[in-house]
Amino acid sequence: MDKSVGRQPENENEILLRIYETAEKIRYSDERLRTMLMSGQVRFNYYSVRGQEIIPSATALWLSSEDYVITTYRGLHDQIAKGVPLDVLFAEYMGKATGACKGKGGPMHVTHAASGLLVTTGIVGGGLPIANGVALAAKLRNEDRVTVVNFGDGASNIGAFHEALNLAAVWELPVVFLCQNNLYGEHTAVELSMAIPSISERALAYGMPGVTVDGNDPLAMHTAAGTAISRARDGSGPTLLEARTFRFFGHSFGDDDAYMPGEQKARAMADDPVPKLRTRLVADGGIGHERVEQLEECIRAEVDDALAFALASDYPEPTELAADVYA
Ligand SMILES: Cc1ncc(C[n+]2csc(CCOP(=O)(O)OP(=O)(O)O)c2C)c(N)n1
Ligand SMILES: [Mg+2]
Repeated sequence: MDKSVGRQPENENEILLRIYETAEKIRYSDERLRTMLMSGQVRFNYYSVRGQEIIPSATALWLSSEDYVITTYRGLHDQIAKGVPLDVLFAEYMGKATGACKGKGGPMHVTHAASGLLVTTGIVGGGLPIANGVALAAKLRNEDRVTVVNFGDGASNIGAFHEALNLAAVWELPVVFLCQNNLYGEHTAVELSMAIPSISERALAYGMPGVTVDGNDPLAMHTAAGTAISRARDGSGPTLLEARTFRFFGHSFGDDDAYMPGEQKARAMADDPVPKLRTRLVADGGIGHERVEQLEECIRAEVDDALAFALASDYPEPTELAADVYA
């Protein structure tokens, strides 16, 4: 991860290439994990991130390992984009002793302090108050540290969302509330659970900017994330950033997603943001085929090696059960 915060690649094509590199790593990782789950080679709860890759890939360009990211059970994309090493990440998903949390957290509780991926939570809305806490600590210590907390559209209907936004605005905390609006909370379409057209409108009630962006548009997402993160970094306080996207594969692995209109899903998948970005990169005036293909080869090797490491690792010993716990 680039530690020189805010120093962006020199031209648009280089920004797009950096976003593609992360997005393709996420896409390929998700594909491999789903294939392995399908075959029974591995077993864990999995919430696919396919379709939502661009959001963290563009956001991460504004963050260093000193900054914090908080995510949810649907967190693979956020974890990869924040720079959690793939070997310890996959090992944690598989519950192996070599994992980021020694296999005791699993996919819903990944923490990797060295890369700033602070919390993964299965409690809907639970990340927002935690973000306030760590952002308050950074502010009191005068640290140059921004916290980006990711959550879903469904989470924005939870009490903790409203309490956290209120307090963050009052205390001018260096937080970005990044709502990944994938149009569904579990099996419920967003329009059945809220009476307003855009979640970002809720920011007005708390006194912070509220912005809606197409989370699948790499440059729009990069710009919107940059504005919100810069605002937090310069001490001007929080932003509610709603990134619109779509979840390709139902709520959790195995969900038959029959509740999603076929036409809506087909349209979203036809507009898949990752191959779309690739097409843009290899088009005339872009980066060119050769560089993109080389990059993809490296990505596949990195992901495949990390998966092989995780598969070959051992499960924790039973004697480890009571280690690293408070009581
Ligand atoms: C406090 C709480 N209530 C309910 C649940 C059950 N639950 C798990 S995921 C989910 C849907 C959340 O939807 P959204 O916030 O849109 O996130 P997405 O899964 O779409 O990423 C629900 C209700 C939970 N985990 N925690
Ligand atoms: Mg959702």
